[in-house]
Amino acid sequence: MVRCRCTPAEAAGVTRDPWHTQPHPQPAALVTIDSEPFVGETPLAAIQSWLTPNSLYYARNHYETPAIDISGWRLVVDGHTSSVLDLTYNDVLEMPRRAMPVTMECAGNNRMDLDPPVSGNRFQGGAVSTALWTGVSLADLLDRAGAGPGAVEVVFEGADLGSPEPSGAPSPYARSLPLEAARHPDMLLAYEMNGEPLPEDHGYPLRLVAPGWYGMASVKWLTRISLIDHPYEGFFQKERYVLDTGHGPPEPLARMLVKSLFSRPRHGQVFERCAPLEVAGLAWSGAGEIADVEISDDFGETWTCANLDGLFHDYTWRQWTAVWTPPCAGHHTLMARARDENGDAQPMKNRWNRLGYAVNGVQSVCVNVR
Ligand SMILES: Nc1nc2c(c(=O)[nH]1)N[C@H]1C(S)=C(S)[C@@H](COP(=O)(O)O)O[C@H]1N2
Ligand SMILES: [Mo]
Repeated sequence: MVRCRCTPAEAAGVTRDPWHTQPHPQPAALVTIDSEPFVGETPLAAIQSWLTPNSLYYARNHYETPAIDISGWRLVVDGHTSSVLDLTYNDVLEMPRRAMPVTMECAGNNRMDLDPPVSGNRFQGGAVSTALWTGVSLADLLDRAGAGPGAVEVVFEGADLGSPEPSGAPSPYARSLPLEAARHPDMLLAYEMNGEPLPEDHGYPLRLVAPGWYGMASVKWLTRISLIDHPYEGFFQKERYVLDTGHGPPEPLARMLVKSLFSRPRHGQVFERCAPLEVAGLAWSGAGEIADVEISDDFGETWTCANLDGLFHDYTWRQWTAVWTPPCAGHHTLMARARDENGDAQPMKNRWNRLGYAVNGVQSVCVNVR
């Protein structure tokens, strides 16, 4: 059974936060989740707009952000290729440009909602953002290098260094994609974010943007792309970003599970009258288009369809709206549930897993009507 998550003060409509009754200014900064290295999530009050401003785009760094001198930076493409590429920043800028809006969610988003709790970055729900990315098609680059016989995976290596385990030697953050996935024409190597050069924390000068995948696939600060003839088994491929439920072997994470969130009303908001309210939010899935979003005010007994009338693009979240009329004065819990075109819907209960990934259970907000 799903219960109200409100504090007693919220349930009584007596919270003192002025946000509950007054217009709220746009928050100016990320919520710090960790500082060494920096990890920050988008403040929930800022998850209203379709594109996330760069300054409010969540940041997830495993190691210190590398300082990169652009004159010495190179992108090497090697391994099982017909030729080795060694490209300067200008070489990359001279290739055909592609721009694409993409929603990216960290696999650890909403980890705080798991019960019993798990360790890891304490994301509340703000580790999801959308930007317009501009760069070059990865497929163009792979075509130039030419895949050699036997190549099965492509490894992406960042310039950030660290030891994943306390006693280990430092190594770069790296992840692989199957060659077939890497060759998809929408895989992007981005050098601009919302029309600006990539900010340092988001991978300057060049990052992968793997649309539809959880964020870990989109390797930042790229320096090397290698084609290999065997499955890659690095730490961030085998030991992290796997779904370990305790039943059977851990499953590697790939595409974002279907999910939705409320932009308004805000959790705990107080309304002075029992009049129709505008309810709105965002919904996304890495597996395809959003087919429907429904809302419920009776803990999932009955559901009403929301309107899918807002902005969306192939790989972005979709805006949804609904009008909800409170049945009476008092305390209410609203829930939203999205379903994608494959028929996958958000579960009512979060699926617990050891590392706290892919948490996509139905979310709720509480409102008080006087
Ligand atoms: N080189 C490198 N790439 C990386 C990471 C990293 O720590 N180092 N973090 C990954 C994770 S887990 C996520 S969720 C996204 C976050 O991208 P952002 O910080 O631009 O939001 O980058 C991915 N790419
Ligand atoms: Mo992540």
